[in-house]
Amino acid sequence: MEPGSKVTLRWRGKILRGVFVKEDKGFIVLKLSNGYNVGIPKDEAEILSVEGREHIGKPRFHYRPVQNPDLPKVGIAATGGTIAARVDYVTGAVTAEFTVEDLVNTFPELNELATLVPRQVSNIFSENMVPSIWREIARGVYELLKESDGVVVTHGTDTMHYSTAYLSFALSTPKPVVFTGAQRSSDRPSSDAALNLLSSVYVAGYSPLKGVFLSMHESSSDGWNAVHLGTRVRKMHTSRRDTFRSIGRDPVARVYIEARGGRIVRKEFQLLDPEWTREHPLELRDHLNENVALLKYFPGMKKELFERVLLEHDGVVIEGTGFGHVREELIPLIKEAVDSGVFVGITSQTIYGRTHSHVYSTAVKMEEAGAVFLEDMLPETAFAKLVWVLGQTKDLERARDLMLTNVAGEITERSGIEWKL
Ligand code: DAS
Repeated sequence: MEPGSKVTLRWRGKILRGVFVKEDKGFIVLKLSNGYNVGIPKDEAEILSVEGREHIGKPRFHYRPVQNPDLPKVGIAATGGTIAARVDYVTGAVTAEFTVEDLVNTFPELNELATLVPRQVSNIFSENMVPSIWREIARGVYELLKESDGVVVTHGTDTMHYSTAYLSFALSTPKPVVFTGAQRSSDRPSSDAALNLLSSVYVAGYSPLKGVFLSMHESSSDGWNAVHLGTRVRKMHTSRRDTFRSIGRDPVARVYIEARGGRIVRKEFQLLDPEWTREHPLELRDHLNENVALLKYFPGMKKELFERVLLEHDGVVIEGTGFGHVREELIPLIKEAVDSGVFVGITSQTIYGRTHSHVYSTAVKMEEAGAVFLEDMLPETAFAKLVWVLGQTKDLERARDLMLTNVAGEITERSGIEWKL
């Protein structure tokens, strides 16, 4: 059997269908249609059929984006991720592969929606993202915004919400910037890549939204995509296609695109929060300080570890417990760090709800030591914002004012106790 062959086999009375990846230590490794790999003991498997190789490699369509003056222009800034990847049947792993042109060539329906202006910013899985590439993305999107009606950023899902947060601060935009990705690569039957890309291009080209957003599946099945605010969204599941959830607020919009036989048969946009259609100037404010840390406190954290992280950085966001607490014996180290000019911000590892500096004595002492409680800002958003703030000032008072100023909806006026997990 060749890697990539479509195999049907019987094992312990069950019929399994998948793509042959490899033989490994007496096991047949198959990639199932849900994207997972399974290993079947070769001596227990009854091969029922082996068909030709699964389509792998470059996309099946080869067409160049047409310049259609009647359609909106949408920039596509590509950074990598599963949406631009395919399965490598030798290893069974997903490998970053497609260029932005390949991506555009994969879905001809895009030509019905917009004239696309592609730009390759990077081609990496987003676990490899670093803040200096956030700035490259911001600069690339800014250039595209000058010549288009909106921009889509294709990105890995693991750290997409960090990137949307940073661009929410580094860019002021009178047009939509929509990040999207995929949980399943486009050469998989269950891929969400097509729907996510088509939906995002539609939002970027046609919607009245202004700002930085993230659009992925609203539920695990195809249909509506949610449009989340870039500073209040988080990846909440390792594999579900509706992994991204708005936290502490509702999505700003939802979009429905349906394509059949290479044609778009339905497109709908529902605005849910008109706040995000307000005018903004186009401005690039790509301040950046990479010497910032995000530290999750855990019971028993060693004083030496806590001290090293605080003293080795210009700023640290701490994900504290409950209202934002750390162990009392660590509080003097906060004072030592702040006195030496380090910004210490406090968020909560509960993810939902607001930090409070006056409910428990622990937090009162932390605030007296100079820690800044960052309201209900998400930890990842606060980290991206501190990278941006300390790129423009090292003055702790100024940094505090900027961190507590609501720039892009990162702080909600009040945290309701309602929540939709
Ligand atoms: N590794 C993941 C990433 O690039 C793949 C993905 O979901 O896009 O974030």
